[in-house]
Order: sequence, then C-alpha cells, then structure tokens
Amino acid sequence: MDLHLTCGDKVLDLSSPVIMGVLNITPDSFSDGGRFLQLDAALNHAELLVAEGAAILDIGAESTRPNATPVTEQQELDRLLPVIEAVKQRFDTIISIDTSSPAVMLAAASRGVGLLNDVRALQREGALQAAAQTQLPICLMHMQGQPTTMQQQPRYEDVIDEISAFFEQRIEACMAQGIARQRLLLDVGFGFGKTLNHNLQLLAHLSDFKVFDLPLLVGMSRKSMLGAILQGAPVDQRLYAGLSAAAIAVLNGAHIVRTHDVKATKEAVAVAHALLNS
Ligand code: 7PJ
Repeated sequence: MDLHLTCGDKVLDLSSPVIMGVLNITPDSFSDGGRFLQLDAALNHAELLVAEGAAILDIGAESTRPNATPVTEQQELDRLLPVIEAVKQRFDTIISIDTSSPAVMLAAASRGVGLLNDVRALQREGALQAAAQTQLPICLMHMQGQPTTMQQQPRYEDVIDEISAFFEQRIEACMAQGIARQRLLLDVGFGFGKTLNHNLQLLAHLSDFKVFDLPLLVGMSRKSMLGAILQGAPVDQRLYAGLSAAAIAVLNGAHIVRTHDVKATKEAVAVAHALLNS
C-alpha cells in the first residue's frame, strides 16, 4: 500500500498513526450575532485540535447520533461552508468533511477540503458521481440501517464477513464510477448499527480488513460502546477507555484515529506504533 495519500493540495503520510480531530459545530442560531459566536467557537476549537497534533480536522454538521433530527442540505451548507473557509484560511491542516450530501461534497471540494468522510459510503443518490468529480480521497464507512433506527436491533450472521462484503461492493461501485481504488479508505463504523459484541468483534479482528490493502480509519471516541464497557459511564467519563480502544485499533492495523481528544489519543497510539515498529 502507498502510505501517502494525496488530499487536494496536501499529502498525508500514513506511515505512522494519524489523528483526525473532530471539530464541533454548535447547532444553528438564527441571529447574525449567534453565527459569529458559532464561527468563533469553531475556530478556537480548531486551534486547540491543531496545537494538540491533529493532522486532519473532521468537520460535520449532520448529527448521526441515534434520535438526532435530520438536517437539510441547505442547513448543512449554511453551517459548514463558513467554517471550512475560515479554517482553511487560518490553519495548514487537512480538512475532512463528514457528509453524505453530493452538493455539500462539491461545495466543500471547491473550497479546498482534502478528504471526504461519508458514513453512508456514497450510497446517497448522486454521491458517487459527486465524489468522483472532486478527485479527493474518500472514507467509506459501514453502517447497518439509518441513524434514527440503527441501534434498535442490529443483526449479523457474521459481522466481519458482512462488512467485508459491503466494502467489496462499495469499492466496486466507486471504481465503476471512475474513482481510483487508491483514493479509498475504509472504516467499519463502530457504533453504527452494532451491538457492543459486534463492536468488540470488529476491534478484535480489525486486522482481517488489511486484506483490502487500503488505509483503515476508526472512530470510537466517547461512543456508547465505551459507556457500556464502563457500566454506564456518561460521555464525559469515557476518555481512558477510548484511549485504550484507540491503542488496540492501531495495534490491529488502524492508520487513522478519529477522536475528540487529540493529544491524549496521539500519546496512546504512539505506544502501539512503537510496539509495531520494534
Ligand atoms: C464516525 C464518523 C466514525 C467515520 C461519526 C460520533 C458519531 N466518521 N462520524 N467514522 N462517527 N469515518 O462521533 O460519535 O466512526 S459521528
């Protein structure tokens, strides 16, 4: 595998673990004052993530939490574009955009975003075509069902086999659209239509996905799988469990770790990386 990924005008080196920092965008406020404060808060947060060592900033405006209300394409554009432009202007970091919307992909690409991150793996109408047009790398994430209902009754015969088959099919679909295979990254989608047991199987057998010979991205930061392991720990009490999960993922082959806690995660995965290189 080529461990250098071209992300627009930047090159991402994947020869050691890369941290993708999650940039929060607070929900819309209708007044202009609110909008300014929102942008200001996002920029302060971006500054912290970059200072802590994030190589990628993942910006998303759609909440994919179970029970979240869906956002319209226009709301996504209104929230994201000002943040992308401001972040691009101030920081040299690669920007990733967490979206399933073709219009958002195109608008973001024209503003210098370096990576597309789609939790629906380009299955929305027009997404394959839009992603192909951008020439950007794309993270294809697996989800069973839809965000609103995915945690109701996740079921698999064999979670590893089924996600492998899904990746196979999405890679084919991308290539049929003219997207070069080397532009793709894979993510098993921890917590997206998975029970704790499914998530643990995926973490334990993450190295099975090395056969695709594509970079693997993982995101477990603050997720409910950690809360479940810790017998009900709330979101703000899941840091140490998340660090442990991140280190295990890197030991099992993950190249990129998506997290809210950049500095701590970077240090945790450095141990796994040192071990792999020893
Ligand atoms: C993921 C994501 C993930 C990728 C979210 C949350 C939910 N993108 N976007 N992988 N999770 N690629 O952060 O709790 O796991 S949003």
